[in-house]
Amino acid sequence: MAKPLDEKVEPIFQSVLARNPGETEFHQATREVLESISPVLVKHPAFTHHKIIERICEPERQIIFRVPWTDDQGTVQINRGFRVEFNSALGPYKGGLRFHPSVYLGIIKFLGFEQIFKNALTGMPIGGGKGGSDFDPKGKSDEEVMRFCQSFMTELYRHIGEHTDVPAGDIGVGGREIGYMFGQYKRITNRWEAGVLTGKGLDWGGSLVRTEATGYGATFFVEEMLKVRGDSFEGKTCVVSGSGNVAIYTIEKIAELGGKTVACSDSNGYIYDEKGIDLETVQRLKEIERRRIKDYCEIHKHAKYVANGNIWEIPCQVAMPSATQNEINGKDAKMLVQNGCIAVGEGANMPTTPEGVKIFLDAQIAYGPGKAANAGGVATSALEMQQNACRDSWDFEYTEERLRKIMRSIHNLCYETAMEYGSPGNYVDGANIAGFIRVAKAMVAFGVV
Ligand code: NDP
Ligand code: 2IT
Repeated sequence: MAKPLDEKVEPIFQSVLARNPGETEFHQATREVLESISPVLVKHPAFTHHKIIERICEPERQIIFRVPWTDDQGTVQINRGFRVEFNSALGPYKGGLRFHPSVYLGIIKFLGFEQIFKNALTGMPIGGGKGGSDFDPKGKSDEEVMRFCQSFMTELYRHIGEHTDVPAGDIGVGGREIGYMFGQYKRITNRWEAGVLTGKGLDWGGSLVRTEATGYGATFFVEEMLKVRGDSFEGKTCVVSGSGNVAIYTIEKIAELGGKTVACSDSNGYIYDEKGIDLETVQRLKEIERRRIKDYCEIHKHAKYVANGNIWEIPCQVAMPSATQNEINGKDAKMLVQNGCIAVGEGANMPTTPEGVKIFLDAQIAYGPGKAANAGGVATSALEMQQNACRDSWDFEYTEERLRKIMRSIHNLCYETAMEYGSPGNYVDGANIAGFIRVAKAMVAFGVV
């Protein structure tokens, strides 16, 4: 069972359940934060007086819209678009767009809610938001993706802006989609406003390292957790789920730090390569040819493909879930721990179920929750905004060093906050409390707004 909620917080959670029926992922994300918060209320009674928790659980604005477009056969298709502008206490709403058939309001709200605290942890001037659509880019032609993105932006443009709301990528949204959306925004507004989107191409306002940032950042975070325990990536066997943007650059950085990733996956199955995953092949298959991960075994005959397999059955010392929410359940977590896993760094958002999280915490392995471990992506988006604001562009080494410092400081903040609030080594409490306090202080300063 999850931790019981404090008597002050329980009614707030009940109200979240009643006001947001059926949004199970949003309930899961709020409950996890509320479980950590009670000791904060004891030290900061003003937060209770100002109803900060109640306000933080209610998005400032939620936009839901129709996205009509025409497919290559000339048939009209209709999708649903979302942008949840959750909290702007620390800066303009900031967070990605997800295009995946599973998207509905409950997923966008869980992601937007987590984003508030993640963005606060970076120490940069960004609020929290998230958006997306139930559009499935898989199997669509470039022209179809373009028409969809143009239609999506034809509504979204009126809600965003460099000082208002700054979307970026997430599942199903990468450089191609950001390009189509930026083009449409520019056309409709007649403004070349670089700061309105991040994850842009390097020739038109993008930042070096943004593509690599989430995976690199998550790996740096695990490196810091290992360092606390007098350990490192050197010689470690690692498993990374997914094979998209986050997974690819996680695998790359693990190798640079001396580890070996033996397995990765997509939604159809996983590949196992005991020699270590050949990243060039994965990049070509996934980033360029948009193929399935099973094709890896056509090129590397010794590797094994397991259709519909459970990647967490592979013994590893470091696990980095980098695909989607709730991909590690209690059973998987138990199996990982039993097989000798000593560190988990979440590249994905909320990839571990509450039962799984409890198993990791009870086993006292180094467990880095998504809102801390994967904050390098949005932090580098904020660095992109900084470069756009002063019409500058920094080199790779400098930008990567900034990212590394940010990840180190997020790690230390979570570590020290957990210690201060009585749960040493618990990065879940550390991240939730530290992120919450930053946002709450700003909200108190602003009065009832
Ligand atoms: P991509 O679209 O590039 O890759 C997603 C990967 O995850 C693919 O391999 C995909 O497989 C797999 N996947 C997606 N949905 C599911 C599902 N329902 N079941 C099984 N596998 C699935 O996305 P990203 O790499 O950008 O995102 C991965 C995770 O990282 C997400 O949780 C995202 O929220 C999080 N994240 C991303 C950031 C970023 O900057 N991009 C920043 C911080 C967090 P398939 O191709 O078969 O669908
Ligand atoms: O979940 C995330 O932090 C992201 N998808 C990246 C958000 C961003 O604005 O770069």
